[in-house]
Amino acid sequence: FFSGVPSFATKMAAESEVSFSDDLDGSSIRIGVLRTRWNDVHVSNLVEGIKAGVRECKVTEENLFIKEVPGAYELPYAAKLLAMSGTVDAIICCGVLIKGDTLHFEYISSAVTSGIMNVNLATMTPVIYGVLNCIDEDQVRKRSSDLNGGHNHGVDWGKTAVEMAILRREAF
Ligand code: DLZ
Repeated sequence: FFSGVPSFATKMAAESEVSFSDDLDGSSIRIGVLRTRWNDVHVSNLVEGIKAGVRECKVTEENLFIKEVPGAYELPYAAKLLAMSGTVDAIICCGVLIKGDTLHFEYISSAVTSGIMNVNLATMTPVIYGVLNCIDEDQVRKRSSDLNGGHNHGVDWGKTAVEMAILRREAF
């Protein structure tokens, strides 16, 4: 199944940016997006990027499900519920954590990161890590918008979700 796939090391040597297959056919793939209300403007930009990314992979409007949760800490729980519902082929958890003056950021960031990985492995549904962990809003802007030389990472997360959903279908 994995024959012919270039190794991670080979790809990293060839390029520092992530690249995606041009011919991902997501026309029958259902994607669930869980997005936070915290940092709404930035997260909304990222969701627009996700929409553009999945659209490029031929995911249809009716196969894209978007649901809000309060904050990043709620993402793993909502992802597990959604994965267990069996209604989507891949999930994108989308949020933005911005460092404040206390240790809150470190605790939430770490809990959300391992929580999302746990949902991946516990449910065998691909759950994409669409969470920015940034020191300030400037860092967020550069990663959530294509303006001023930035790059909207939501586009990459959308394509990653489609690729992983196809991988799961082909592998099992
Ligand atoms: C409380 C909190 C803080 C301080 N900062 C953020 C943030 O930058 N991004 C985010 O998504 N959520 C934040 N939250 C809310 C928590 O994620 C969570 O919603 C609450 O602690 C309730 O569980």
